[in-house]
Amino acid sequence: MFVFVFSISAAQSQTTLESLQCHFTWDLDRSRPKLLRLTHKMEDFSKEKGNRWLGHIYNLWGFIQYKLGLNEEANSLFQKATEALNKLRVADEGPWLVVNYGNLAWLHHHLGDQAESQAYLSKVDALMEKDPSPSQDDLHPEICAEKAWTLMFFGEDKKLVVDYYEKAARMQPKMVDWNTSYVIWLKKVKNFSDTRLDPDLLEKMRQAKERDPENLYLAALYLEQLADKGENIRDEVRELAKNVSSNCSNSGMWALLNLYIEHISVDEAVDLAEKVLKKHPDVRYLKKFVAVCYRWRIIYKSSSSPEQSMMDRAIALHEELISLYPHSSLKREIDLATIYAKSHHSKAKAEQIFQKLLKNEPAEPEDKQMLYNIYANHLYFHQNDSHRSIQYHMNAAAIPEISFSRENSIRILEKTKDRGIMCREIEEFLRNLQEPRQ
Ligand SMILES: *[C@@H]1O[C@H](CO)[C@@H](O)[C@H](O)[C@H]1NC(C)=O
Ligand SMILES: *[C@@H]1O[C@H](CO)[C@@H](O)[C@H](O)[C@H]1NC(C)=O
Ligand SMILES: *[C@@H]1O[C@H](CO)[C@@H](O)[C@H](O)[C@H]1NC(C)=O
Ligand SMILES: *[C@@H]1O[C@H](CO)[C@@H](O)[C@H](O)[C@H]1NC(C)=O
Ligand SMILES: CC(=O)N[C@H]1CO[C@H](CO)[C@@H](O)[C@@H]1O
Repeated sequence: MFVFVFSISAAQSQTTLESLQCHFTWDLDRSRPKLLRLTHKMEDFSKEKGNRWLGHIYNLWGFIQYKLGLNEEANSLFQKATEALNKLRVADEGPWLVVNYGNLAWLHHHLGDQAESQAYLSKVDALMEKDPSPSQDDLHPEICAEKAWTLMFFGEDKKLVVDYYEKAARMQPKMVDWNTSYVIWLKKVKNFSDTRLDPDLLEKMRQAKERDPENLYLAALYLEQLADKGENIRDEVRELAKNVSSNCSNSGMWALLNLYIEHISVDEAVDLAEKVLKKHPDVRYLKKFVAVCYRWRIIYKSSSSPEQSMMDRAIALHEELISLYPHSSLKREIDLATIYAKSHHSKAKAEQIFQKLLKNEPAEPEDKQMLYNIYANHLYFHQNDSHRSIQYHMNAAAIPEISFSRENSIRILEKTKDRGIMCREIEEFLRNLQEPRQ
């Protein structure tokens, strides 16, 4: 009897949509504005020269487009993922395609094309038969690695990212990228929970660096870890920057600029960012980094007021970024306003931008919270208007959606209350605050 049942299901398909390992079954959820901003990230990654995660990038990007209701785009990106995965692995088919075929099976199912969906299910069956999982309850290392890579952008439990990378690296030690990513995320998770030095982590990072000397991100994080140990890393940071023109990956470049800002100077960070952008004038994310460095310089280094030429450059870059990154234009416009607010003769311009943004109120709750929170700080620091500032912090906190801006506004309200300003109003407001949605 058992054998009979088995042979029937084997003749059709052992795999069901629900049992597939792919983005559609991994419980990936993000708000619409976050998804839109992630598409910027995927696009930037996809344009990095020689990015070895290209297949995963297209897979996730396609899934995001599906979530945004763009099925045609999703399909075309999943096809690009197939192509990229095959190219990278120099073979026709293998377990690295399981997630991709799973995504295609789900997409066609949602599009109502059940035959095509079944065809992809059968392809997954064939792959699993050719390359069975290493053990009954372990996933293929390829699937572990792709899941780890995907969870970097989704999910709150970042320890899972470490676990999946570790599993992948352990099962296939030859894949240097997996070992590198494992160590990088070990460092990142460590950072969230405990910033003290872990001698074992430092040694792991050193070994990983030896195996993967071209990874700028890893090299930068290693120096950060050395700095945590109390070492002076200035010379090494400058040394690392010498090579950066050819290896300016998105995360690597950003980590290096952060080292400059923290351990050398914001001015040198600006110079370095400008130098690299000059070599790659069309790389969008490099423009963003230059802009962020200028903004940092203008807003946080107020001991010497910025020269007009620096203000002009920062403003021009921010204006360009508004169109280069349309889904984060709100953030860029707010940044632009905060830059204007720092210059004596353009304060009115800052207020003008804020008023325009407040009038065309953003649709998404977390965007509203961000705008109210930053405007509240602007009112306090640049307009000396505590009362209206408190009102806008309340507006941000009143929206029941978990976000950094809401947390920040609540913290400021509590502090303000403790300082004896508008205590009764704030106390009553905080008491009646609605629990945020998860
Ligand atoms: C990563 O590589 C190092 C060798 O450089 C090895 O000792 C370690 O076990 C590897 N990690 C994993 C998770 O495979
Ligand atoms: C770790 O924390 C430091 C200080 O808070 C921060 O500058 C750095 O960017 C963090 N590193 C990572 C990998 O998140
Ligand atoms: C810079 O690149 C050269 C070879 O291209 C390499 O030997 C050297 O170790 C690199 N420097 C750093 C700090 O990574
Ligand atoms: C800020 O406003 C308060 C009154 O609300 C006033 O006493 C104070 O002098 C003002 N400070 C500045 C720097 O304008
Ligand atoms: C610092 C660094 O990673 N440099 C590397 C940049 O990329 C070239 C070739 O891809 C390597 O030779 C360098 O070592």
